[in-house]
Amino acid sequence: MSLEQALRRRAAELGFDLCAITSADAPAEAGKRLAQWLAAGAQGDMEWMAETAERRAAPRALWPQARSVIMLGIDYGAPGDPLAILSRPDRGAISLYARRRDYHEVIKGRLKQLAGFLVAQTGGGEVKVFVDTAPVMEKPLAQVAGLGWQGKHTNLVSRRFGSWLLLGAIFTDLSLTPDAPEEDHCGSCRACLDACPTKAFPAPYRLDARRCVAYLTIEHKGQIPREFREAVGNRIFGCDDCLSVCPWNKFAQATRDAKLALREDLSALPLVDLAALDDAGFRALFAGTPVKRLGHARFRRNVAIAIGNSKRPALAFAVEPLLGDSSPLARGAAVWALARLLPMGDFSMLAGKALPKEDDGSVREEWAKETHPTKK
Ligand code: B12
Ligand code: SF4
Ligand code: SF4
Repeated sequence: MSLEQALRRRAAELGFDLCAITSADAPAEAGKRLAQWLAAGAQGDMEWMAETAERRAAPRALWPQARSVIMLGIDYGAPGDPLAILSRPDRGAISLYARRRDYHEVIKGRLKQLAGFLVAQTGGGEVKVFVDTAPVMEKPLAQVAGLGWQGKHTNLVSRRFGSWLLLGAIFTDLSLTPDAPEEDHCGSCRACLDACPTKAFPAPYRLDARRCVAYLTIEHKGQIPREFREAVGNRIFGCDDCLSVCPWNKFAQATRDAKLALREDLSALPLVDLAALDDAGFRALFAGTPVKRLGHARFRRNVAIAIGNSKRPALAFAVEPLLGDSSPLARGAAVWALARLLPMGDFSMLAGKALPKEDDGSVREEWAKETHPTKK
């Protein structure tokens, strides 16, 4: 058995669904397209994307000794329609990847084991493992290794697992035999582009992160811009719309990975309960999941926006206490939500009580926009 075959077999034993090899040459065009993306400001406030651009553009810019890259994929598909939750406006929609243990932890441990196996087999050599933990362009590398192709929604699509793959990488100074790249199988389809609630694709294969609900609810540190709030709907952490509509998902399989088993208790949590969580309750509920890394303040911001979108005046009571919250993000979002749920008279009464005590400029602005709607 060749080293490459042994590696693939060990990867499968460790729970990786896909494993393929490419050289450490930079994928053609990737660096140039990254530079164009950054020049357009599409990264928003993810400053780390710009700060690391040079190293991110090419594996050898990150680690000059790299000769080969082993790309790994793990299926995180689930039974049922991930978008069904969007028609339950009193519930919080958490994207599929986040309703389980944090994949960074699960994949990193396995990457280390696989890298250890490689070193043991060859009696030496250096290895480095990455799962979204360093400036590596994982998707273009996965495409040249043959794991799948970058679809028009920009994520990697696999003929075997559809859009539901999480990625990891091992860099090595060994020269391994590379696999063949995968070709684009999107054809004339544009389902993902049309499904996007915020029109975040300026063109096929290009995403403006500043408009993406995943960015707005997970990465963005400030208030969610007004123009996107309604489109966010009840999505409180990430978004699966463009991934879910991909026709290649018909080949997808529910993950059999016990460590990535879905937490059913997170699938349709009442927004009212989420708004009432204190910091300890938030940490306990989301322990070990990617949601915990969001932090409680941004979580309260997202929950308030979702309640504002619920069109259920009866939920206003859950958001009202957030007007006195310690976080301006939560207070500002609560103002917006209550303006949508309460009759003008009731809202004005709240404004009369809360506004004189409000010392944060951004929250005062939210009040001003809602009490004088012409200023919107
Ligand atoms: C930054 C980031 C984000 C940002 C920006 C996303 C983006 N598309 O760039 C935000 C916060 C929005 C985000 C969201 C999500 N993310 Co994210 N994210 C990343 C991260 C850290 C870097 C991605 C990156 O380099 N972006 C920069 C742009 C320039 O790169 P790119 O998307 O590859 O851009 C290519 C295309 O634009 C293409 N291109 C441009 N023009 C043209 C023209 C033509 C003709 C062609 C063919 C191509 C083309 O070339 C570029 C270079 O290859 C990676 C992890 C990593 N280290 O790679 C995870 C990663 C991409 N994310 C992941 C996931 C799961 C998600 C979400 C699904 C989470 C969710 N459910 O909410 C969403 C999906 C949103 C989407 N449609 O992309 C997975 C994707 C797995 C997969 N199957 O691809 C990754 C790989 C993490 C992981 N280790 O598994 N993410
Ligand atoms: S994740 Fe949602 S908001 Fe982001 S591009 Fe896809 S459909 Fe649009
Ligand atoms: S939905 Fe269609 S266009 Fe989008 S990634 Fe899937 S096949 Fe490609």
